[in-house]
Order: sequence, then C-alpha cells, then structure tokens
Amino acid sequence: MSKRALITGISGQDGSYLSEYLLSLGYEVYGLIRRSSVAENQDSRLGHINDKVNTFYADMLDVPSLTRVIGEVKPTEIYNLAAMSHVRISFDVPSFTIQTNAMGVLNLLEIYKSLVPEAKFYQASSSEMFGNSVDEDGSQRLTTPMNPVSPYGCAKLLAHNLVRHYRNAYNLHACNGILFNHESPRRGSNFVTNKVVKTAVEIKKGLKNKLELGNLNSCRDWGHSKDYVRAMHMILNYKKPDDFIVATGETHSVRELCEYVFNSLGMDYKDYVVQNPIYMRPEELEYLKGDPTRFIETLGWKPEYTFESMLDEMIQYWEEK
Ligand code: G4F
Repeated sequence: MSKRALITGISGQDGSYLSEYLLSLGYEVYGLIRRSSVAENQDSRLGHINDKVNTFYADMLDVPSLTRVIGEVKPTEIYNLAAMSHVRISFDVPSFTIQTNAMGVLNLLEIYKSLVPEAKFYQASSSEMFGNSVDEDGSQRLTTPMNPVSPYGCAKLLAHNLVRHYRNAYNLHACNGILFNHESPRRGSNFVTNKVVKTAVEIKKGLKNKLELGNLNSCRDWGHSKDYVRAMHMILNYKKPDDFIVATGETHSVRELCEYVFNSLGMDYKDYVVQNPIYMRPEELEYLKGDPTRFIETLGWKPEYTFESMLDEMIQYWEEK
C-alpha cells in the first residue's frame, strides 16, 4: 500500500524539509496551506518541489476544509506542524494562538479519529511547554514539570495533553515530539538565529550599521531542522505510539550566538548589537537544554549538524543571496 503523508504547515521551514525527506523515501506527500494576501508567501519554500507535492487550501480552524482534505487524501501518516509559531507574537495575538495551536489540534484529532483512525499522527510539541522548569542537573526531560510562560507555550501544552488523551482513550497511534529550537537558512528572519545571521551579513556588506535585539542572556538548545524532521519520522514510525524529547543536549546564550556569527564574519558583535525593549517578552523563558538520551537510545537518532556547522550554513546562505 502506498504511504501517504499529510503535512499541515507544509509551507513552513519544517514542512518543506519534511516533504523533501518523505519524497526521498517514496511517500506521496500532501499538505495544507493557508491563503495569504501575498501569493508568493504561500509556497515560497516549496518552489523546487512544487510539482511533487499536492497542496490544498485549508485551515486548522475550518473544520469543513480539514474534513474534506482528510476524506480525499486518506493519509496513512499525519504530521501536524501547523501553528502560529512565534512565541513573542503570541503575546500580541493570544486568542488566535490558543485557537490555532490548541483548538485546531482538537479539530484535527476529532477528524482523524472519525475518518482515518488506523493512520499514525505526529504532533509538533515544543520545549516552550517547560517554561522555566529545569531539573537539578540543568536539563529538561519528559518528567520535568511543564509550566509554560507564554500563550504559545500554554496552547502547545493543551495540544500535547490532547494527543496523549486521544492516544489512551481511543487507542490511536498518536505521538508527541517535544522538539527544542531548530533552525536553518529557511527559518523566518524574525526568529533570533536567522535575524542575527542575516543582519550581520548585511552589516558586513555595508547595508546596515546595527542589530537590535531583546534578551541577550537567554539560552537555547539549537539544532538543525533537517535533523529534526528525520526525528519526526522516526517517532511516528516507532513500534508503539509514544512521546520523545528531541534536542542536542547543548545550550548557548543569544550573546554566544552573536559572538560566533560576528566573529565568523571578522567583526565584534559589541560594536553593532544594541538592545531594544520592543523585542523583550512580558515573561521570558530563560534557559533550555534538552536531554535527548531516551530518544537516541531507543531510536538511534544521530544529528548530522553541530551548532557551529548549522550557523556556518546559514551564514553562507545569506552571503550568497
Ligand atoms: O528565536 P526565538 O524567537 O525562538 P523561541 O522563542 O525560543 O521559539 C522557538 O522555539 C520554540 C521551541 O523552544 C518553538 F516552539 C517556537 O515555535 C520557536 O520555533 O527566540 C529565541 C530567544 C528567546 O529567548 C528570545 O527572547 O532569543 C531571544 N531574543 C533576543 N532578541 C530574540 C530577540 N528573539 C527574537 N525572535 N528576536 C529578537 O530580536
């Protein structure tokens, strides 16, 4: 039987890499896209594989559209990557964020249960769910309490719990991948990694003279999106539905990120980086470092990128653009 993957959020960073990966494995790939007033934004990351993926207009809050697509495609695997994914913006649009990132998942789970209960379901859970909880050894893992500090984190936690509940109550193959931050040249340039790299390259080229940031002291566990979409597929195809942490086990501050990127371009970040309060969050998640031991030992995942090689790739991308 052919393997048919349906990816919500197919036009995002992860959706585009996951599509490429699943196509390379012989899958038929289907995806949901939302209408955008700038038509080019709808599939700008999919241009090179546009003729190989099948996209449908739909929305996580539009039950008829989700029902139509799932009924037509009859997917064997569903990857729910659709979300309002920017944590700071979630403070500005809290209701929309909760609706899309939590109620949207409930819509999808209900339709999945009714129309294709034999399919496998992957939910993009997030390290933002931990908030400022850290175990004594300085890591987050499945047993670490989840105390989110943003509307985004609250919504993701509700969705995470709904997936566990549907798995247990209805015997569905539904899994959560708790992914820590993951980046690439395809990352939106309002996320900190790509913002730093893009602006530093622009400064080097003489196009800008400063980089405005928020909190330089917060720490994140940054991996590469390409490694993380392989992890999604592994989690979904594990013999039993389960939840896993996907992380590098390394953490770096935003300041260290700046230091590495500016040094790589022959500059000192202190000459260009200024703080602007508009980029601060009402409540900040200060520190993330995931413990991926259980995932690595159970499924044998091995990331190909390091923090440095990921940033080198992003720097090269912006230098050539
Ligand atoms: O790049 P960020 O915006 O990512 P954040 O908030 O950690 O969220 C990302 O990772 C989550 C997983 O943990 C995902 F669930 C989520 O969808 C998203 O992919 O910010 C990273 C850090 C934060 O501490 C932020 O306060 O960078 C700090 N920061 C400092 N100045 C900034 C800036 N972030 C942004 N976006 N822009 C700044 O100017």
